Amino acid sequence: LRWLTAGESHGPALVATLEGLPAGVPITTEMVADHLARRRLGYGRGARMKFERDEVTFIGGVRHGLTLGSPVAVMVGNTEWPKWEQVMAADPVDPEVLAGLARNAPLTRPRPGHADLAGMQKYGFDEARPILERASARETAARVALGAVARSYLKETAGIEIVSHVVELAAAKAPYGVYPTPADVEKLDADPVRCLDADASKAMVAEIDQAHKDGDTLGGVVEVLAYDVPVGLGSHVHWDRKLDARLAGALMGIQAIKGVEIGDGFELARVPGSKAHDEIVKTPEGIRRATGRSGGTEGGLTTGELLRVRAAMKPIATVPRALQTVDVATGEATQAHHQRSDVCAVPAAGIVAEAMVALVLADAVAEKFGGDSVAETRRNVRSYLDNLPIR
Ligand code: EPS
Repeated sequence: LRWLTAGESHGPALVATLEGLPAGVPITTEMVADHLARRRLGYGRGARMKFERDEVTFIGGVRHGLTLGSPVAVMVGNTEWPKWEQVMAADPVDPEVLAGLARNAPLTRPRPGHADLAGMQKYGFDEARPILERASARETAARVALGAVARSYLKETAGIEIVSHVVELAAAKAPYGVYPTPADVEKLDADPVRCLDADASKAMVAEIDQAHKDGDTLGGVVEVLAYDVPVGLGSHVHWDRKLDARLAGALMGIQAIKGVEIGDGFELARVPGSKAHDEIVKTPEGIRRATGRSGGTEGGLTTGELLRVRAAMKPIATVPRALQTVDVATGEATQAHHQRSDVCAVPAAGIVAEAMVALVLADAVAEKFGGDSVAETRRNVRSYLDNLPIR
């Protein structure tokens, strides 16, 4: 599969294309809109999430609710665009008109933790707008749109289902080792922080309320689980074919993610080998693993067990109690620019992480099983599983 996104945070729309899927994947505007709505949920989001809507339009690759096998192109319109039409116009705008717009005031006080400063230095801009517009996590809406297509493909061809939940938010933690299933998704989406444990959820909400009072922002950890992943996606034969490496790269590519773990991750470095691996046992359903410490990958291949990855998000860089910076126009010490911000976007990051896992798995399924129609891919999956030499 190949896929790309384009678009700026305050531009007219985000666009995304996905190439390489077979014909016959069920997808509708409503399915995409539902996932985009899930991304907007979550306690601690800023004002913009309340007044802006995502407008989904398929531009190509889909007819009457099914993919055609041609590139899928989807557009997510920003309903805020009329306010930004001049500031973000593609074509030149009269400098006098621009000078009269408060919204266009040069952003010369870069925020620590955002792409502002290094981006200005690298691309040769004297203010941060041209950098922050693309660095913004608004772009994740485009990934979630493509993720909706990828997850439908996974479900139809291999029966794979993806669930995520928030396991840590600042100091508040959900009990370790509780894994929500697809049957829990409705409950998770109804929780203000997408956490299954009621006490932990309350503690997370309290953390957000306190940070809001303090003019601060918070990060956290999300976990993504993929159910019914067949054995043998990815490969041990080369570093860039290892599925765990591909998942880690994809998750690390989400805005504000600073750490990724596969299965028990860093904890495995702290225990002896006798407690770090998943013993192989004979069960009535065949050869299985006694535990899920590895997160469902060994040697870069999926094992057929529950796939489990975690991503750590740092606190939002637009801190209301602004951090120290240097005004690049004057060279003077000052405070970073700030207009409005989310206190916390960890619940949304879980939905984005689901989309990234879906895209990586869809790529791995397409690579292993091929097929130009969903029916063909499904046959290939079944034939492979029915003929595994060791079970
Ligand atoms: C973002 C900053 C905020 C968020 C935005 C991501 O936007 P603004 O600067 O306009 O207040 O609302 O997220 C979205 C618009 C979205 O759809 O997720 C940032 O700097 O990353």
